Amino acid sequence: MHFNITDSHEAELRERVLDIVDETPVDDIHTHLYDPAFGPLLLWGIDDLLTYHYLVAESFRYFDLPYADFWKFDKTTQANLIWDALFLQHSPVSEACRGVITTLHALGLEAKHRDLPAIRKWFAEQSIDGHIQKCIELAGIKSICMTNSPFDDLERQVWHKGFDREPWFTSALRIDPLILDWPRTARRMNEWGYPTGEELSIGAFDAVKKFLADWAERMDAKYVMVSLPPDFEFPANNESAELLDQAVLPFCRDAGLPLAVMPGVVRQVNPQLLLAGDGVERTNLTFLKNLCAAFPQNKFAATVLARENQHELCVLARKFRNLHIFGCWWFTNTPSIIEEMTRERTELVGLSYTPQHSDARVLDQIIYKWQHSRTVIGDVLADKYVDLLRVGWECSEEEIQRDVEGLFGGDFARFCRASF
Ligand code: FIX
Ligand code: ZN
Repeated sequence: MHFNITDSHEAELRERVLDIVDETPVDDIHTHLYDPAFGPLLLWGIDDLLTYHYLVAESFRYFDLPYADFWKFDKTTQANLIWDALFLQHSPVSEACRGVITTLHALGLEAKHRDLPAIRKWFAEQSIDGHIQKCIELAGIKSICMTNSPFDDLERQVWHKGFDREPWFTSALRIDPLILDWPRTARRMNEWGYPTGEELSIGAFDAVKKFLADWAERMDAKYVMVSLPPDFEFPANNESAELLDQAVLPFCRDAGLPLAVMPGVVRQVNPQLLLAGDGVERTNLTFLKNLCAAFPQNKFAATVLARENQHELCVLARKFRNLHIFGCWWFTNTPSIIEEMTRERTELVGLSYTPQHSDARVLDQIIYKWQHSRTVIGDVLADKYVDLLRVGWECSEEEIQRDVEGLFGGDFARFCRASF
């Protein structure tokens, strides 16, 4: 191929952008990982990688055993079955399968020998502290935001006991049961000393606000979050909407915390798959428009599950500065959709969003989730800087670095600090 000056200039710029994207540490703003103080809640290693619910769903397409029989097996046997179905009987080309291979490769393991016992042996020899360090370095991460639920019995005990926090784990306060399952949650909160009663009243709202304030403080939460069904409505004449209006949003406003909403998930489309059984439907985003418009002093972050909602979400973010869009969530976390969403978002809101979070449930997954996403994000950004170069706007290395730092956590931090 014949290069002229412009070609080589563009190639250099492209290289520079890819290097910066590769080397800039990222704040992973939504994961299901835990500080090691939570002991067994922090999943890691080959058996947890293989039994990830994304792979469980894919394996069942090949398995011919009854669902219930699979769940009776111990984790090692489940992992063996998944390895056999997805890695030995077929090539591991799906995004979640490729992720396991990327991860093992980055850790220096020769997955190509297809020797699962040898891989298990290697993991058994690692110490958790050293392994965390290694995963964080390979993923290029500077902080990991946990999803912390006061409604989770195992987690709650650890918070009550107290622990010394590792510096790179931050926290988000997850409140799904409060918004989506009020009567049961009210009973539990009463037991824990927050006098909610079951009827919504000023007293109940005060108790909820106090509960949120106590837990946000205990966790040092960076934001509050909830996942929502696709038909969620606001305003509405129901408990969910009233709780948002009268307790959650006033609390978030007072505390200056964003409320992150994750709409589009249909829980338990196939309950036989347990955690792997949730699905997606297109969301009616009118509720989010109404929230952003009615509460200009509240900050909302949003990631939406259906691909079909992404363009509308970008347009909403153009209309409301109190809305920060983030991540390619779950079924949208595949290279083709990340690429489409990252282009669309960049073209519509510039650099004022967060392109990705890992949603990792197993520590080692941060390696592949970030390696795969960086490749796509890097390509999209390189195209954008090259487009500018072609019309005479050259960006310095410092400017590109600044922009990437914004996308990799800086802009979300700015949003969290903002008061409107
Ligand atoms: O609700 C959520 O935060 C989801 O991300 C998870 O519950 C889901 O199971 C998941 O792991 C998606 O990546
Ligand atoms: Zn999640």
